[in-house]
Amino acid sequence: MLIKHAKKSQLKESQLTSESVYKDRRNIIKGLGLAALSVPFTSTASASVFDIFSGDDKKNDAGSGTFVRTPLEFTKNTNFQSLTPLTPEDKILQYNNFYEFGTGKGDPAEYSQQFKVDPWSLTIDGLVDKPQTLNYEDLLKKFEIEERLYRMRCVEAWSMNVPWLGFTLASLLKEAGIKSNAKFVRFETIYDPEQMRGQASRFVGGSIDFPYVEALTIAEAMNPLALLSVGLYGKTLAPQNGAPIRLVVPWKYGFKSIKSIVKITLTDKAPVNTWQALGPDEYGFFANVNPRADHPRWSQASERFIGEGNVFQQSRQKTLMFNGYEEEVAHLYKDIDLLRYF
Ligand SMILES: Nc1nc2c(c(=O)[nH]1)N[C@H]1C(S)=C(S)[C@@H](COP(=O)(O)O)O[C@H]1N2
Ligand SMILES: [Mo]
Repeated sequence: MLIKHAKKSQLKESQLTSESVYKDRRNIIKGLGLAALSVPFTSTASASVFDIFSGDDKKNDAGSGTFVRTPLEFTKNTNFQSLTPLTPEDKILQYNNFYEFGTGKGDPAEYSQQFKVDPWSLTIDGLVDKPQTLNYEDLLKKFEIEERLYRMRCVEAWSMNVPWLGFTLASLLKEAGIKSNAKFVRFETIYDPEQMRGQASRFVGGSIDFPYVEALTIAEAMNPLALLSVGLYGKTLAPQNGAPIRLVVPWKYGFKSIKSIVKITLTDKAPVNTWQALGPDEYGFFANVNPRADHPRWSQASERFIGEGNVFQQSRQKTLMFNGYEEEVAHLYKDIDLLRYF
């Protein structure tokens, strides 16, 4: 994180403690000890990233070396259009979690602009009738792209409202044909240490064993809310948001929404997702947003909504069960103890 670059006067001691250290997910990493805590103070920030943290709202200026996003054609899905306010585009582009590029919130934007999304190949395999590999063109052309405004709630107790572009995961799975013995859908992020500095160094990448892995049950994956996103704010995704294709599962904590996917595998065995492997007492398989199930080290009852202005000085709002999508997904968990299966 970029604490040393923010004007100290703008950050209260309590904010530094609660937001930057207390909720630091890297604290679970045993053996790193104080070394992990020293990371924030050694990273450097670019000017644009600094602006975001100090609250000077600016358009995402495509300076030299900045990844170019292209406009996409899409229809608005009228069922998901009513979220106000939206998180400003520059915040969505510069306040990120993408440990492949570093653990600081500004690292993904700073270190991913040369990331190559074309050529790309996404393989769908395992327990499907028609295993297949899609290239970059296929990803953008094959499906009807729609816009959906979704809430996004990170397990670290901050949130955004994002206008995503994408298509349902269900439409892709239906096309591949789900075999009757499939129980889970496993997703894998690209592994490319030459392009991803966090994969080249365990220290930079927060001790994650890459590639990053996530998974859903078949019923979760077929829920109409589960989206494969190829863009936001009318354009293709930036690398820091998971270009060219990432998952968006709005009723679950953000870490389920895996970025830059290269492989989708249907399986009959429960996959172990990355954050569960890293800290099984703190992060589970389901990771449903639940204001009554506190994280062992902080409350999940409320969240810092990221809107206009300084990202550390945002108003808090109550966290909603299933992040506000209870009507759509509560039936999936009616027989499950959500405090045990967190
Ligand atoms: N491959 C990969 N996917 C990832 C992550 C990551 O570190 N690596 N971080 C997750 C977390 S914790 C969050 S909150 C969201 C953030 O998405 P955004 O930066 O586009 O808002 O991405 C998720 N997907
Ligand atoms: Mo997150």
